[in-house]
Amino acid sequence: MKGGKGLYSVRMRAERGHAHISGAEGIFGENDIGETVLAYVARALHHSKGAPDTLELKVELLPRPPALISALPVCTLKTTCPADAKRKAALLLARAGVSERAIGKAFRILSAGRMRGAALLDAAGGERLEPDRKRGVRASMLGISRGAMKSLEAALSEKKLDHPRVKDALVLASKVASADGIAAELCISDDPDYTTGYVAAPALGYVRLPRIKKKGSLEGGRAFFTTKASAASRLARYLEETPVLVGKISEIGDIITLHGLQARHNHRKPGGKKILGKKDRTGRAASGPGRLGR
Ligand code: WAQ
Ligand code: MG
Repeated sequence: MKGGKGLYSVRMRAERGHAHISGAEGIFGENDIGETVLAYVARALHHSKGAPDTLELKVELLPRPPALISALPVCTLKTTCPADAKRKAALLLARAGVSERAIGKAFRILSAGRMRGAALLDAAGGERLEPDRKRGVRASMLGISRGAMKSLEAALSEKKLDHPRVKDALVLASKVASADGIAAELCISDDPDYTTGYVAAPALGYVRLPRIKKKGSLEGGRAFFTTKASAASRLARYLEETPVLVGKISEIGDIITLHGLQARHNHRKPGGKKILGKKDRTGRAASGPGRLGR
């Protein structure tokens, strides 16, 4: 991929009836479009939710060159059961500056399931901020460069995590975290068979949470929490429309405990703020490679 010239957004969406089966997207050079489309079609036809009756593909020249960002660092938290994983998710969100009220609201939205996009919540008061609550906000116009994808696949393989789902979610979460005014994201897959979710935040990275739901459960969804409620429509526009490309990866870590995660952050910020310190509720905007979306 060179410059911003000849880069395309390729998007796939598969449905049965009006129910969503699967979706995927990326940013590719002209020469990679054919191969990508074939891979997306195969993916849509072999989904655990069953076969789709409609498959839509959209190939669109990027309106402008993508902004380049780094992927969030990845780790996996030790969890024992849905209650434990959810408790830890809530703790992480609180430490990223999200209020108890907003966290409760997000979990209620996610347990209802059935949204196409994400709920956009005020991190302080928990108010819903997206114009269309049924649809939510869609993070779109995102992708990862060929080089970064190679490095990511190699690093994920070492931890036995090289699955399309993990790669897609990391790219999405990295774009979301790059937006100005994002405090954190909570995600639970809507796939009945996929029970790992995550919390992501600029100051925490991408923290995977195995066992966050029971196998077979239809709950699932995403919530984005913002500290800039008054700029919600600008934030939604950035998430939906601004092309963003992951051009570099960060550390792909091991399975760690909550304590380990805290130690990692303390280690990373010598003399700086303890991102996960008990009293610290403002660590959210403390770091992160190049905040975008202004
Ligand atoms: N923008 C905003 N929200 C979305 C988008 C999007 N592009 N795509 C999906 N959602 C919302 C929607 O409400 C779905 O119901 C929900 O997210 C879950 O989507 O590290 O598989 O595609 O092991 O089921 C994360 C863990 C997996 C990966 C996430 O999400 C790992 C996943 P799904
Ligand atoms: Mg799904």
